[in-house]
Amino acid sequence: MAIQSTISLVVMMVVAVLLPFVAVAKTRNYNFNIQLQKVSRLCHTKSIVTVNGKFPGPTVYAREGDTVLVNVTNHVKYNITIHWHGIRQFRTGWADGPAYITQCPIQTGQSFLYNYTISGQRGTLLWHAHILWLRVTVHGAIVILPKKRALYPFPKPHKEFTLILGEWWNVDVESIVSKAQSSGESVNTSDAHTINGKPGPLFSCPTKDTFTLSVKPGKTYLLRIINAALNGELFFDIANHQMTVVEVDALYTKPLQTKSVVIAPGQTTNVLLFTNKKTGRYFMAARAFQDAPLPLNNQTATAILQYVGTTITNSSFITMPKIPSINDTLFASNFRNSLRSLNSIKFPAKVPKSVDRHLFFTVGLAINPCPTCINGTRLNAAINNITFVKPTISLLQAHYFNISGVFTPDFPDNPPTTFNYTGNPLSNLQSTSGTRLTRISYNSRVQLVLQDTSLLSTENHPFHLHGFNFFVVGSGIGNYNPNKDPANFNLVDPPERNTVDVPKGGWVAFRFKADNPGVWFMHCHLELHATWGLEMAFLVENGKGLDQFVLPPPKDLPKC
Ligand SMILES: *[C@@H]1O[C@H](CO)[C@@H](O)[C@H](O)[C@H]1NC(C)=O
Ligand SMILES: *[C@@H]1O[C@H](CO)[C@@H](O)[C@H](O)[C@H]1NC(C)=O
Ligand SMILES: *[C@@H]1O[C@H](CO)[C@@H](O)[C@H](O)[C@H]1NC(C)=O
Ligand SMILES: *[C@@H]1O[C@H](CO)[C@@H](O)[C@H](O)[C@H]1NC(C)=O
Ligand SMILES: *[C@@H]1O[C@H](CO)[C@@H](O)[C@H](O)[C@H]1NC(C)=O
Ligand SMILES: *[C@@H]1O[C@H](CO)[C@@H](O)[C@H](O)[C@H]1NC(C)=O
Ligand SMILES: *[C@@H]1O[C@H](CO)[C@@H](O)[C@H](O)[C@H]1NC(C)=O
Ligand SMILES: *[C@@H]1O[C@H](CO)[C@@H](O)[C@H](O)[C@H]1NC(C)=O
Ligand SMILES: *[C@@H]1O[C@H](CO)[C@@H](O)[C@H](O)[C@H]1NC(C)=O
Ligand SMILES: *[C@@H]1O[C@H](CO)[C@@H](O)[C@H](O)[C@H]1NC(C)=O
Ligand SMILES: *[C@@H]1O[C@H](CO)[C@@H](O)[C@H](O)[C@H]1NC(C)=O
Ligand SMILES: [Cu+2]
Repeated sequence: MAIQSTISLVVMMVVAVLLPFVAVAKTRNYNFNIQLQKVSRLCHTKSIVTVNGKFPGPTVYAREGDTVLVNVTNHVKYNITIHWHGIRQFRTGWADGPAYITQCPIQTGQSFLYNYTISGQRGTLLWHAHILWLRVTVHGAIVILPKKRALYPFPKPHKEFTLILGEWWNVDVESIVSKAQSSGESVNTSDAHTINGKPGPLFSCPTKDTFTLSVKPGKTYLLRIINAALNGELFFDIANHQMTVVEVDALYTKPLQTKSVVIAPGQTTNVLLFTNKKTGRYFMAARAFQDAPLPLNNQTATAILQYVGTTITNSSFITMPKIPSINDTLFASNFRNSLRSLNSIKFPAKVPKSVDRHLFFTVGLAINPCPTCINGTRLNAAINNITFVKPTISLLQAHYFNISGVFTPDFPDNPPTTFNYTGNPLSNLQSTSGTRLTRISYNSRVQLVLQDTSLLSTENHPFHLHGFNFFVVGSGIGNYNPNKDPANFNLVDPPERNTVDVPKGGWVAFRFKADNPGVWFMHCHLELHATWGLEMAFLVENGKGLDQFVLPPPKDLPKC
């Protein structure tokens, strides 16, 4: 008895001592009102769809382990959904957001409460609309801080800032997209790129209020850079300053010093910036990276890095960085290929060393007959020659409630025909269409090789996988060789991410463990290509364990 109470006393004392050090998870509540807001850029004023009237939208802050509740209420004429890009959504696919994949849209006048817990993740991600092209203005940052008292695996920054790279269109995006859809045409490019919503002063009709970041000399800053653009892969530079990449897609990397950052839509990159000047104003600049001969917006968006105490006499004395040229494939591929997982004791790279399921998908464009279109044909895109067709109720609902006739779980593991994928284009550019899913058993180790094709044109395709992070074990130019290329795979410290570029005329290989049951979308994050059908989905089966099945849907899940 005495011994027992002594033991329990000791236990209580230990608990009392430890308690203050145990991080307590919180619930973070947000209200997102989808509403119109009048905004002026480049001498054009128009009403844009926003969250709470802001462009870019509000930042969602949380700590690792927190539960996030976002009540989204739709006050506009469009249907809406919000995707929490990069959040794993363990068992809570209902809160993932892609319209007709995991939920029906929130219709005008309706609300939906997105409810998810952030487990085992910390860093910078983004949220954005996942229906139509609304993410052009409906997007914002997600900043997940480490647990209380947990440290960054790099020197503590003096301050942190978020830089959201985006696009500005003078025209009404939804109306030109729907016109292009029915005519079969391509869609024009944006009129400007933006940094935190502003194109900067280098335009013939500049916005007066350029985004300016004030810094002190001799400090280290953390910049959380997000590419929220619809269609533009970007270079990001700061004049006369180096950056050190420490994280991509909310996963720590080995420090990588660089002059420029290469960032595709859907990707995030955290860099440390050491302010090694005493005074002055320096442009931070974003400009397209595009090495295919396609229409593009080639102008430079700028913001200003300004040292405190700099006397501003003449705004023309802002130093401009030397940005890599628009088609600098070499710089882009060197940058991508230099990224490595941190792979420390605390943050090990758990790369699947063996593979249960080998998948090989071709990705590229297509041209299909279209009686109502201008030329009788339309542009499409296809994975393994299948142009994705969105269903009219969500795939996750169809899966969970056993509703037949919505999809078939027979997406092919390999392309239907073998050809010289990156050689002379085939004469037949047609694709098939369908709503076909790849069924994966729980906890399988999957390897997926994405192979660009020369059908119509080779191009970079930033592919995003929902519900998982993956290890980018290899990439190359030309055709993937299953006999030779795996020998060069990095299975030790490859970068881990949620969005990766399939290089123009090349391939990328990644691995992940299918430890998250549900239906998970995978698609090109160039909105143009996604619209053309460069999309598919995985169906990850439930496991046998008590916490290995999809949770029931929330009561307020929107109906179709
Ligand atoms: C979400 O907000 C709407 C509009 O304010 C409100 O009617 C609804 O009750 C809220 N939902 C929840 C779950 O709080
Ligand atoms: C959020 O979801 C969890 C289950 O994942 C549930 O227990 C909780 O009640 C939900 N919260 C709200 C406010 O609906
Ligand atoms: C129609 O075909 C012509 C000639 O091939 C081409 O230049 C034009 O871009 C096409 N237009 C559309 C809408 O596909
Ligand atoms: C694209 O832009 C050009 C030039 O500004 C314009 O003439 C054309 O109508 C636009 N096309 C679409 C589909 O918006
Ligand atoms: C951008 O494109 C325009 C029109 O195609 C061209 O005249 C201009 O030289 C280009 N600018 C740069 C910096 O490449
Ligand atoms: C700023 O400097 C430039 C280049 O020296 C000069 O042409 C311009 O007139 C100056 N502007 C003002 C407002 O002082
Ligand atoms: C990049 O574009 C420039 C100017 O348009 C051109 O001179 C150069 O050959 C291109 N480089 C590559 C690698 O295509
Ligand atoms: C769907 O089918 C599976 C397997 O037959 C069954 O276990 C599950 O209970 C069914 N779900 C619903 C919602 O009917
Ligand atoms: C594929 O096409 C490329 C470019 O035309 C050529 O260099 C290569 O030899 C071809 N590969 C095969 C296996 O035919
Ligand atoms: C794709 O499918 C279409 C329609 O069945 C067919 O004509 C074409 O040859 C296929 N292309 C490839 C590359 O498999
Ligand atoms: C909104 O979504 C519902 C359900 O899918 C659909 O019936 C309706 O036509 C959509 N409304 C608009 C304006 O697109
Ligand atoms: Cu693409």
